[in-house]
Amino acid sequence: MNCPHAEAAQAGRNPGVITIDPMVQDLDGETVRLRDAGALARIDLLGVPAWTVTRHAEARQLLVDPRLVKDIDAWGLWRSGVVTRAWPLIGMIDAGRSMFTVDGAEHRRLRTKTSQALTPRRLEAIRPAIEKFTAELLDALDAAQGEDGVVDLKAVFAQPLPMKVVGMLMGVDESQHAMLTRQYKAFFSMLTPQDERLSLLAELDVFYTDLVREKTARPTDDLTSALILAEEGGEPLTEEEVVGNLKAMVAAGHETTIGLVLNAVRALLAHPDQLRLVLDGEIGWDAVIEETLRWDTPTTHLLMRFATEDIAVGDEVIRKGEGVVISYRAIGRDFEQHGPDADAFDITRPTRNRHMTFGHGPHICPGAALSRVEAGIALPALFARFPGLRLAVPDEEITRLPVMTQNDMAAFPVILA
Ligand code: STR
Repeated sequence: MNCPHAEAAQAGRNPGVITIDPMVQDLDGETVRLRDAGALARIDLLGVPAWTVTRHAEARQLLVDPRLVKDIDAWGLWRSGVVTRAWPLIGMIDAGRSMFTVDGAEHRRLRTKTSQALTPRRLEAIRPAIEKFTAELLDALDAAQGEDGVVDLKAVFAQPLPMKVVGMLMGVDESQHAMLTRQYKAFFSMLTPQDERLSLLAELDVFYTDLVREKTARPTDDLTSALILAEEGGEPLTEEEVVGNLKAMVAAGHETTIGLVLNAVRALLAHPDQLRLVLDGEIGWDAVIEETLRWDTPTTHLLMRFATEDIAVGDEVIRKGEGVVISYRAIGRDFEQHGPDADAFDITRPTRNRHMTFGHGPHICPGAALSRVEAGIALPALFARFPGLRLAVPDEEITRLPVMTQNDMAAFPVILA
């Protein structure tokens, strides 16, 4: 891709621009640099310039601003052909028509059934199934211990659990879970060559389209079937729209909850005094979950929205056609919102529930309640079964995957005893 901005950034001639490192290991360093660059920062995403919002108040305002839209055709760099499908992050934006890529009345039409299916009340019905998956995976964890007592909490517990839950909800057979886990890992990894990423996305499209056709022929009681069936008197979603929603939900439901569970365990093991408070019943698991969501967000950067008009934010102007990322991890560390100790993990913090990690406005995460139920079952069950759980390596040795947008670790080796 021939992009003058990339050359300038590479040559270090763009001092105001923060280059987002695809291989970042020091995520806290990146988070602090972004926060300190101001509410609106200029970033470079693999040679492509964009804005990012790094503060709570400004994000809250922009996320309800109808002049910012998800439609990629509103992006100047896309329309002019500077950004193409050769750009490794394109799959995060050009993901097909779904509730993730559409705004306004059409967005409500695409999203309503999903958000209605995922209310806390409706989720009570699947709680027993999530408890059963959790118990089975805890057994698997016990069985997977090596001779040295070490086991990867990510591979054996935190990763399969959300896949099982979203798979059950959407009607994806267990036999496909390993394939999906592998494909999404390759999709998010910056080490995957772009042609491979594009072909795996095409394969996933075929997989999901087949699934939707099968559910159209033989509807069951899952959410995919519900999305296919028309509301009384309403317009049914098209096949493309059902496929788009299904893709978005499996990708989102699977990837982000892994981060929530692992980041919570990591934070508690690094703060044994706080773990004690929870295990002694002094404070609830909900406090752990909310503070983890604020302090170590599963989504680092959310791509992308586009300005349909010039939008002034403080002293800066987002020009019509420019792209805007939301840097949720920096937003969770906002001093104005959370106080001068925002960089500290503290489950007793009064503002722990006042984070924006699930977004805000019309696109606010429809799976928020589900992820809270999952983590609210998984975390207490894990520590009840293995009260002596500890890291098998020093915390600094836990490595991140080369993933730009998600807060994702390669493995999480623990000792269960
Ligand atoms: C992955 C590729 C795909 O087929 C569909 C989607 C749409 C939803 C996206 C998902 C993507 C990537 C991860 C996202 C998710 C919505 C929430 C999740 C961005 C692009 C988060 O990380 C918050």
